[in-house]
Amino acid sequence: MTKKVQVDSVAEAYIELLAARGIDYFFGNGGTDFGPIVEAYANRFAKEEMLPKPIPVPHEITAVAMSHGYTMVTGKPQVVMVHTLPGTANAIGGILNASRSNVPILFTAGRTPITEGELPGSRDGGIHYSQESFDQGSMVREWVKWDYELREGADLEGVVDRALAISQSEPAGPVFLTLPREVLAAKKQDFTYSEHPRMHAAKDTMPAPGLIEEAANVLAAAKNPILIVRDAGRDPGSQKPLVDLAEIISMPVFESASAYVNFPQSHDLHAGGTAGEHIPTADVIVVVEADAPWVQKRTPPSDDATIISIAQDPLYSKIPIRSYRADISLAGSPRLTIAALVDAIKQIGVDGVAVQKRGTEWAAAHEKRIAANNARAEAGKDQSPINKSYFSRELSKQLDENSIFVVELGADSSQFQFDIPGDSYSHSPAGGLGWALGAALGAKLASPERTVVCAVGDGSYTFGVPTAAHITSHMQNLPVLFIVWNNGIWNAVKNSAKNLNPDGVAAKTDTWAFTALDQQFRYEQICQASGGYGERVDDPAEVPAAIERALHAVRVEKRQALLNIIGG
Ligand SMILES: Cc1ncc(C[n+]2csc(CCOP(=O)(O)OP(=O)(O)O)c2C)c(N)n1
Repeated sequence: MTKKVQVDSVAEAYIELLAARGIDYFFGNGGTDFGPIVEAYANRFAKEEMLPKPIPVPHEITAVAMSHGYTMVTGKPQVVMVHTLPGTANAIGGILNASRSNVPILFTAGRTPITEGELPGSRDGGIHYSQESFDQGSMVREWVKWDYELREGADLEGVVDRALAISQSEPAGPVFLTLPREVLAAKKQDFTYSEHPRMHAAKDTMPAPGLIEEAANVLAAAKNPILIVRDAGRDPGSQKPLVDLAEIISMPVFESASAYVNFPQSHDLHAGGTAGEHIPTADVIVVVEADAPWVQKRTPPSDDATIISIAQDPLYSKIPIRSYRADISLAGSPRLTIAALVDAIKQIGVDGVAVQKRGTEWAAAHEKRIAANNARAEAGKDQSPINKSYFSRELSKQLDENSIFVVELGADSSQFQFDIPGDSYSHSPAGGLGWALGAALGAKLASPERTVVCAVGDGSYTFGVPTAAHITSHMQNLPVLFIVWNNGIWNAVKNSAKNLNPDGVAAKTDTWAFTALDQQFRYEQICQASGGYGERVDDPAEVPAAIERALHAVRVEKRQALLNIIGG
């Protein structure tokens, strides 16, 4: 079925098509390239066509992170448009994060006008010369799955449908489309398009049955299997089969620096973060969507162990060097692969007594670890500056089933127990700092009825272009609680320098160049400047009440809030 609509330009046809393809939001940060888009929106609003809703975002890092955050919650890709070369340059950190997180985004940029003549949209300013590049796509080509310049309005539908389908095909990721001003500004009277996309994403694929059987045999016979997962939770449906697999052979699950709730963290078989010391003794290691499951030079697996790699791309072909063994590679949807493994193991059967014994041992280890985490928080309760474990435990107590927690170095993750997919998210393996503020706003846009709490390090906060985030929170009515863990330092940088030279001069003299921040900085006032609630907290006894006050601001007063926690 085709649909015909009246339009004024290719730009208007483009926005009509995006709406028809289910795009909810158009995150934009414009410049001289946006003229046709601005005009097209005015035309559509006059016809009461409101979608995709335009969200002006005053920095590209925030715009891309918002799109990322919206998609991680909903699974639906959105559109970001930035300004020609400078906008693309500013956005790249976010695109790198989305790329390594396999988050689909239709990332677009204006392309400075190509022509110098009389065409609508052709060059009319000096900026159009200096903002031209020979190959704009080359700026992001390594971080997108496909890039193209829209050459002609006639190609619009095929190009957009293909961009969206490629972006969502697994492994998913951003695509890049440049939009020259003359092409967007070209006059058009009507636009006829197919009501259904011309093509659909390739996903929900599975390994061949023979490979499933081979892996199932190995798992059924395993004496000491462990599983390491990082990002399977990108597909919330993968949790149930993962639990079934862990339970059927009593296999502990380690969540290595994970960005999602992959596995219920209160489950007896949840074994914590890094698998470290357990790697060398395991006879079977299952790696699920984890690009760096252990540190090869510290805790390599035994030569006799069988490594099963389950992922959309189990050899992580986008990473130039990565020599982790993969004895059985199971490419495809982890949700389907793992469910098939469970069925196959059921057919084969397991040693029930051994499985039960293993389960009891791992449950005891789980309990011991939780008790140690609690003890750590308790021991820190009166410390000043405020202790991170204590603070995190207090925060965790005040999150409820209606909360979404977004974290980027701002909390001690061992103090939280998230069980349900979608309750917590963390940053991309690419580690491009500055992700969380925008991602939290995107999560709030996706779930307006939920309380979104975003905990960031003071370094991460600054990388997140806070003014842009607070302005957007205010303008779009997205009340988020921002928590800045203000330790006055880039601790990660200091720690990595210390690990590299534990007996070096820096360690001996306690001299850490390039790591200091200003702990006196009044982060809360940046939020107040946008009408938000802001509070500096340096007394550990005040922590519970301060969290309550900030949550009240967000939940009841419906305004953003920021707690500046003076931590150590
Ligand atoms: C865009 C970007 N620049 C630099 C880095 C390197 N880096 C990694 S962690 C870190 C410090 C983060 O500081 P903060 O958020 O305060 O957390 P802390 O280290 O104190 O735990 C930096 C600068 C990075 N990952 N991304």
